Amino acid sequence: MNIRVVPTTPFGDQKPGTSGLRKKVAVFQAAGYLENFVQAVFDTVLVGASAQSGPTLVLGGDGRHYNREAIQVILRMAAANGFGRVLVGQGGILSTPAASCVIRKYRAFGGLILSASHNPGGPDGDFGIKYNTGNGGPAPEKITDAIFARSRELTAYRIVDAGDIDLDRPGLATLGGMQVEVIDPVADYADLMESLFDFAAIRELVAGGFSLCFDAMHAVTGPYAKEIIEGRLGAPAGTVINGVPLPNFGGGHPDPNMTYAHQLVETMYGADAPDFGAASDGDGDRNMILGRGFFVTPSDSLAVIAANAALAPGYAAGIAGIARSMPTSAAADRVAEKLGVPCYETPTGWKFFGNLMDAGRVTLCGEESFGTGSSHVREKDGLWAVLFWLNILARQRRSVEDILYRHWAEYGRNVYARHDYEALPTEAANGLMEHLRSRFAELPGRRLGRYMVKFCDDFSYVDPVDGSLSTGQGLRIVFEDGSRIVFRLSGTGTEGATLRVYLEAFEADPMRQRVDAQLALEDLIAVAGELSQLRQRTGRERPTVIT
Ligand code: VG1
Ligand code: CO
Repeated sequence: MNIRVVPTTPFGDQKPGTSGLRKKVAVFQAAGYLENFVQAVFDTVLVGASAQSGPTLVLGGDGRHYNREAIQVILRMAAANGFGRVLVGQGGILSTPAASCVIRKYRAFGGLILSASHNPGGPDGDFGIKYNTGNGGPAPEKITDAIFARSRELTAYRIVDAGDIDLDRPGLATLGGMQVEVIDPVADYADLMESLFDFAAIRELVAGGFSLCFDAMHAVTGPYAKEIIEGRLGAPAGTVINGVPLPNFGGGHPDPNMTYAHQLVETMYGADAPDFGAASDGDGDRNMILGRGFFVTPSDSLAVIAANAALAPGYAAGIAGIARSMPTSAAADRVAEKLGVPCYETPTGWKFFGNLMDAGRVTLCGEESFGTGSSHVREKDGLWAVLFWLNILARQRRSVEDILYRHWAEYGRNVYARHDYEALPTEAANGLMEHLRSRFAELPGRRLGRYMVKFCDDFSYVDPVDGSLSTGQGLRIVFEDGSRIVFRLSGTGTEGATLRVYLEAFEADPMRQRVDAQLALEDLIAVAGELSQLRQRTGRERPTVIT
């Protein structure tokens, strides 16, 4: 095997964000950019692994532009860095939850997932790369910080001279002294789903005329959804729309929300809408759930799943606890309280759930950003959430809307909305956050509209398992009645800054629970705008995306 040690200089900007390193495709294509980051990962994670001979790496991505080229480079670098075996998804494809499943099932050392998730793809779009550890989950901050530090001092990367591996033919190949196994990206994942949910009940529901539509948004979930929903569950062909993964996602923005999943939204709000609609994002870890003419807020979805978990065979014995990211509504907290299980509040990003799941403290996790999952893997899982809903619907035989109305009547409703202001000038966004912080001292005890401020803070988190501290995770303004406004800057965007404003108000009265969230939150929205000087500082009249 001919290993080349290629001299390089650091880029200085390879700091992983909320979920891996995300940049424009052109940035990743610059000479040495991908190689440097991968070398920084290998240098960081292989320390101490030297005792283990020939560790196994899992490799795959969401199929976006540059996926295949990047995989060939990483394979050659893995061989040069001492990996013994790489499991790579056929065609270079692995959804994020499937990669997590494969890492765990085959007890791999870790994995590299190539994705910029819901960010647009194509030559002018984004690319991304993320390292997951042997538990199947995204590397925690202490590892991503070490990777960044290593990337800044790198002087060379290692790569073998070899030709491309045929990614389209399943089976074994060798590269240098390393084994490459091209695996079916769907089978292991589909088997895991079948072990968790009542497929017989769902099959019966579907055979009985229950209609559904799943929008894969030309992203990675297409083959998974076709195998599971149309194949194993017997839904008619055509149930999965936009099911062929494309390198540019068909020109769309594979972000399953009311704005970007417009084809599905039009179907679900049109005449003859199906009973159930769902969509997933670029890398298959997000989900959006819709009933006929009805949108389920992700925070509510987590709460409904928790309240009905026992209906699914994989969760029939009960759940150990729930964790949610701080900006996610407290709807799940109310369910946890009733079930008598703990509920944890973590910073944004799935990497903060890993320790809690590994320690057996929680079973279900969720984020307001269309992310739901459980300890079956260590990533959020779009299709898993869809199947959980189908399992609940099959057993309850009620409409999605009816399930929500009953849930709210029992637990109260945490009316919720998120307003995103995308691609703001970075200085304007930082200035707005700074301004808010400067007001924190005088706000407690003051009345803003009909809300009385209880406390404000910059959220920080001490991991109860390993004691690590994470600071600066979002500005909270919490009111006496439990309502709150949260301001946070995105850690996944690649253009300027994205400001997220999260709004939440509790409504206990069933007579007033069925109103539109934007209307119910009108006063809170106005308070948020005034408090942050949003219009003056950003020049924006309205959010880019409302969810
Ligand atoms: C966003 C979401 C966060 C999610 C992250 C990764 O991060 O808010 O909840 O974990 O994306 O999801 P940010 O920093 O932009 O708010 V994914 O599907 O892009 O891997
Ligand atoms: Co994603």
